[in-house]
Amino acid sequence: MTRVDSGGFHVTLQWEVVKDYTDIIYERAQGIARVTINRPEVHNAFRPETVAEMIDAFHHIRDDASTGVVLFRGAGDKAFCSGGDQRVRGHGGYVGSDSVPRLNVLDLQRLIRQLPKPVIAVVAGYAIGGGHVLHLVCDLTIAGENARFGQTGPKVGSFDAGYGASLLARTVGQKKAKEIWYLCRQYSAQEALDMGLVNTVVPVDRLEEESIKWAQEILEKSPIAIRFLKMAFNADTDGAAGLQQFAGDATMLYYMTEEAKEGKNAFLEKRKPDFTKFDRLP
Ligand code: S0N
Repeated sequence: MTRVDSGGFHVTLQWEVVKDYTDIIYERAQGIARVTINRPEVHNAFRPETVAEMIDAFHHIRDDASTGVVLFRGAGDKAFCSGGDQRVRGHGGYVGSDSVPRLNVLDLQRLIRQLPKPVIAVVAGYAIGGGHVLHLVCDLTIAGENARFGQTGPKVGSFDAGYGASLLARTVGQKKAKEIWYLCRQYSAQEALDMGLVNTVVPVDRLEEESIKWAQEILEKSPIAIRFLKMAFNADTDGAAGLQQFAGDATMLYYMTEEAKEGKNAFLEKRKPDFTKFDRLP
């Protein structure tokens, strides 16, 4: 069913399942991909297999030229994600069916950061622990009025001192980030909005409509402009790895120019390249 609002935006879409998974649902519609953690019985806590599936889906999204924006959410309205599945936390990491202890959610965090397309976290209910960090690494967060945000690490014997600490401090400031980690309190959607942790708060039954609207507004914009802005924001926090991503995007753009093509063509044609025809702009 497709409904169009007064601004011409499609507020409900026909979602097509892209690939079948066990722990997640990966769908797409009209330039938007939607990844849903589908373990509501544990408030969408992730086990290694859940993360492996998300990594697979996000890799597919990266290569899918028809997708420009990702909506990332949890199944149901009780939780976005409650972090690592404590039932399978073993010695040195979370243990999946292959018996290998992993912290593969760190790979997923980097993948979301590196994805050259905006990722919007759509948070109904709890975004807690590693689930809180997952919304944090997304570009934008749309929260339902029932959303609850917080870290639990020091209470349950874990911590995320990577993005979970540094990016949180960049987002809400050092003092607030330390409060969030040291006290392990939960914060309401309105409190999260007040501290700049989320972009907007809407009634839970409007989350779908609002997130599609935000995605469609982004899709109207220049994809390369959006891509460079995302990488510029990340380069500021990600150091050399962020610069590498930014530089790689610049190379991609350079390959599209006649100037770069002249260099390649000259090599293949076994002649001296003629770069004199290209302007040296200020
Ligand atoms: C979310 C909370 C506050 C909700 O409370 P509520 O409403 O009272 O519901 P519950 O009855 O507690 O939960 C409903 C059912 O869901 C199960 N459940 C909830 N969360 C988890 C979970 N994380 N793992 C496994 N099961 C979970 C409950 O047990 C319950 O099931 P039943 O009915 O069968 O008993 C509350 O649930 C809560 O506090 N949850 C735990 C939150 C938490 O501590 N998460 C883990 C935090 N740590 C991480 O996420 C680590 C992330 C990570 O991988 C990492 C990354 C980088 C560096 C380090 C690490 C690292 O591992 O340390």
